[in-house]
Amino acid sequence: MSQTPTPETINNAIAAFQLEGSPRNVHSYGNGHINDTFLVTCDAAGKEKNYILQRMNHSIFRNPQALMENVAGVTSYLQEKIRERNGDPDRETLSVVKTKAGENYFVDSLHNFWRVFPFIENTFCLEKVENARDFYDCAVAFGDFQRQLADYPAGTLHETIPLFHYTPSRFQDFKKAVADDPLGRAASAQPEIDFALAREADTHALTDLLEKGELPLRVTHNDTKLNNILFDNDTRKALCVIDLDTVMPGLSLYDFGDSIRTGANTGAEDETDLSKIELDLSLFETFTEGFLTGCAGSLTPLEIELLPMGAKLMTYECGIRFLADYLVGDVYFKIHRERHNLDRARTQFKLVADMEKKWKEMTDIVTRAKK
Ligand code: ADP
Ligand code: GN1
Ligand code: MG
Repeated sequence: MSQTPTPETINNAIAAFQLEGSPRNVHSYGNGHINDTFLVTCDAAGKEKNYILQRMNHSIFRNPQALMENVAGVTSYLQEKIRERNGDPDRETLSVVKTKAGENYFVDSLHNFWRVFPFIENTFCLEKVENARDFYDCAVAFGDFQRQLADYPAGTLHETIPLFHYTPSRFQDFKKAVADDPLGRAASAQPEIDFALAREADTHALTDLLEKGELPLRVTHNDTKLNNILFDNDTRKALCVIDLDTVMPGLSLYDFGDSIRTGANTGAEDETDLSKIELDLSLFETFTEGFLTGCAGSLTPLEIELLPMGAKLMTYECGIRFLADYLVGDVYFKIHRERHNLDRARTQFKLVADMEKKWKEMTDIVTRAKK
């Protein structure tokens, strides 16, 4: 995929969609690592109307058409559920804006894939937890998201990234990156490589149980970072789960774990001062309680027991993904400075090490929350 799209390419994409009013202003938006996101402001008879325009990363999502089928299917399904409970379907989930040709996405002459969502107004998203209440709400929202999709026809969902959270295959990719070492970077990351290699046995912990049928496959979000939730400005409640690109069959533990990785970390994902990185046990407890409330009794005893493992494994997996990407030349995650992916890997491994130290407290918290 080409680097940043030119203004002409962006304007050409905007013109393909059924927007209210005429586009007046476009600028880059958000902090996602994958897609190129823009805020488009239109003038609709003197009123402002905002949209999110995204160039989907089709090097990563190899079948954008299938991806948009998933997003359109899941959002219409959620809209129906929201209507049934007299909620606001325009604010509590995303909706897909059609192109003038009536499609869910637009392909331009450069083979860029574009989509548009109405901008959900009067919301904010958090890069870091500011208070426990927000994190609790976030946990309820992600738990509830999973619960609401429990009867979604999972067979109709396309696998947008094969083996996305299949940690053993992530580990193989990581080992290959170390062995190939195409840029000679491995020498600068030896302690991190050793840390990751030493934990190979863990990589199978969840997938073995899934394969044995002891953990249920559910429809999960699979990318439950804190900044994939919009909060309402007025009520400060978690309003809308966004970034639905990886909604696929998965384990509840993936969704739990990825939120802990991002929200219960005392530092930022790319913090360079590792002394700032720790697992905040109190936030771990808050999220556990909120998630169990959101899942409303739908988790099995084994899923609950494995919540700490979900947290550790998602953090570890993200660490080996960042590290492998550093080794192969930063081809997957957007970077904003040299060694950015190495810095990210280091925070993840520091967090894993801290979880290992706090394992007993984590399991005690889960046992308490279960009751
Ligand atoms: P990525 O896959 O790159 O993470 P996201 O879909 O998460 O992309 O979007 C990036 C950011 O854009 C989000 O973190 C959020 O701040 C903002 N955003 C995305 N969709 C909307 C929307 N419909 N309304 C308001 N903000 C949005
Ligand atoms: C990516 O798209 P974004 O920024 O929400 C990635 C996640 C990683 C995360 C790490 C499709 O999420 O899997 O956990 O970065 N998404 C994809 O911050 O690979
Ligand atoms: Mg995102």
